[in-house]
Amino acid sequence: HYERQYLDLMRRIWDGGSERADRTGVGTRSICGAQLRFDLEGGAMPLLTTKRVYWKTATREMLWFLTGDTNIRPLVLQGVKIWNEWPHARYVRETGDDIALDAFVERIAEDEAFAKRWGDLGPVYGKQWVDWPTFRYRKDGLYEQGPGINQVADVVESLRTNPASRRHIIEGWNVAELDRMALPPCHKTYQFHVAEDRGGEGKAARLNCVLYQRSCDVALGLPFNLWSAALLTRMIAQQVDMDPGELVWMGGDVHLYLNHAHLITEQLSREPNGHPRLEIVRRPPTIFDYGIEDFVVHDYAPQPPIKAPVAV
Ligand code: DHF
Ligand code: TMP
Repeated sequence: HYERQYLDLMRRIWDGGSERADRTGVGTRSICGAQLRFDLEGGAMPLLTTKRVYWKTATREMLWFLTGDTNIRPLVLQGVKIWNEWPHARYVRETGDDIALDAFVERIAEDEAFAKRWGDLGPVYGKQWVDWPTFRYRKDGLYEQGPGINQVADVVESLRTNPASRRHIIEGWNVAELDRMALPPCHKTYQFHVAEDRGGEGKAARLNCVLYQRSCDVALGLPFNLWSAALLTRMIAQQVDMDPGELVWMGGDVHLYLNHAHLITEQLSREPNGHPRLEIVRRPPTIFDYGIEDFVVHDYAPQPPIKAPVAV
């Protein structure tokens, strides 16, 4: 079962990872470097079955990245809570107002001006993916802002016109802007790779994807990250008329938080069950036109969710 790789990785870190203090103060067990591979053929997705993974939440996040937005308000209005802690922490830090997380989020939803001021994460994924800032020199030697670069549109285009290229990359790690981001990108580099058709009649080329994740919270983040990377690969494959191939995930600092012990013990006691598939029910005109209702998951009967606190 494809999910064994995930469970094995979790066990390996919990049993043998080196314990260290981390930025959040929670503490982790961590290993350096890991790889997972998933076959996406026939609609297969690396969606975990040993706990319920909220794939619609992860999908809404991906669609939000593709709009270029970096403010949590559209997520909040859809009931997506996964980015709330970071603007809240900044608000409390900068204003000294010790407002509760729920009340802060309520205010983001209700007060547009407040959301504009306090709901932004800085130039994170969405901004870098579709509007990477550029500068250009003027005749007088000074420089001015140039047009932003839409890396996602460019990759779709390069896959169509030059599939054999080794430069199909979407990069989130904009070094010059890291200090303005609430969190520097974790899933920082996506590279696409086209495997030519296998000669059969009507067989399309296959689209593979490598994701490099510099920092990975295996219990909370990784289930979302695997889903999202496979989803993006499926969407792009549909846009360029290829079949989905393989997802290769590579991690840098791959860790488990010490306060996730109950989740880890419970999840490692469970057996994977079933092979969920993703159906994309429509072919939107561009990569930027997908909506949540375009995605249907079949054969997903996960085991119960396992709650755990996210380290801020
Ligand atoms: N920080 C840390 N320490 N770990 C993360 O995984 C992480 N992920 C971020 C931002 N910062 C992070 C963005 N992605 C959850 C999942 C993904 C995510 C953030 C949070 C999460 O809490 N998942 C829970 C609840 C999901 C829900 O209520 O919708 C889960 O059980 O999957
Ligand atoms: P760091 O910036 O100090 O590495 O902290 C980021 C934490 O968030 C780290 O535990 C990794 C985790 N994370 C994921 O695993 N996946 C994600 O998509 C995001 C945004 C964060």
